[in-house]
Amino acid sequence: MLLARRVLCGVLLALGTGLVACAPQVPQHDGQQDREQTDQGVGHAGSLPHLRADVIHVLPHDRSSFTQGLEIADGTLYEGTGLHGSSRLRATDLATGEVRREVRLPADLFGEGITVTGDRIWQLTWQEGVAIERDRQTLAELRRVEYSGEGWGLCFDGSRLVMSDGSDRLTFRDPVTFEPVGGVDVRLAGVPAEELNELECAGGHVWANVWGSEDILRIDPASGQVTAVVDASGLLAPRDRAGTDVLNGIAAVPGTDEFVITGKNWPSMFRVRFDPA
Ligand SMILES: [Ca+2]
Repeated sequence: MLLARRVLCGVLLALGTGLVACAPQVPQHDGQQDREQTDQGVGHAGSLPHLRADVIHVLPHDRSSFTQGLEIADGTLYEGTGLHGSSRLRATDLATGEVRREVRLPADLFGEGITVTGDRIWQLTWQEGVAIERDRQTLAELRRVEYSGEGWGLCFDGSRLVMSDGSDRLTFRDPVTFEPVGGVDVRLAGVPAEELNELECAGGHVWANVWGSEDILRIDPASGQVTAVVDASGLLAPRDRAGTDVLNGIAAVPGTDEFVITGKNWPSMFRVRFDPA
């Protein structure tokens, strides 16, 4: 509801009306446990295509994973998790669920988004201003680079890294040096689309799940315009919500039009297709 409410408030404010309460909500930061998930989905963004997540099948997910980054490459599911003291990067066989390799981050680092670039993996940290470059096979740390601001989501479009920081801004970075090479402000029906979190570069789009909601935005990286909104609410059954946190984690399944979606401490991952609502 957060995003829908924002859009609605933005439209009403633009029209000069004050018929609904539009007091700003104070967002909790990404690392806080948000036990309340009341998002009912977005469907009020004018003529914007509205998609839903149709479940193809359900996969198990380690409930101890405070998921911050999810990506699939060559049949391996890479998952980066957060929280100080329990952040890690894990490589799992997508077909069998077998954990192939895992590395833990030092306790002073809070892991965030990840992405594969050839034989390397980049892993962000939340507020430590450090990106870790890893060997894709061993997951071993190769080097660290520094950046300013927070690190949330990350994906690689084949030539550039795309990074989110919880705002409406996507920053493009060189995949080798990690230096910024540009960026774009994301707008949904003219309104800043903030709290962009985990990312996925797929099909020429940037897909972003929105923190504190169960909405996934399809973004044109050239213009920053949101070109579709996916309502991914209702994936997790009410009986499975106890102890879980927000939806976070979107990975395209290569060679298909399907995605795997999960959330922080969710007991399941969902292989889905985005179909017209
Ligand atoms: Ca991803």
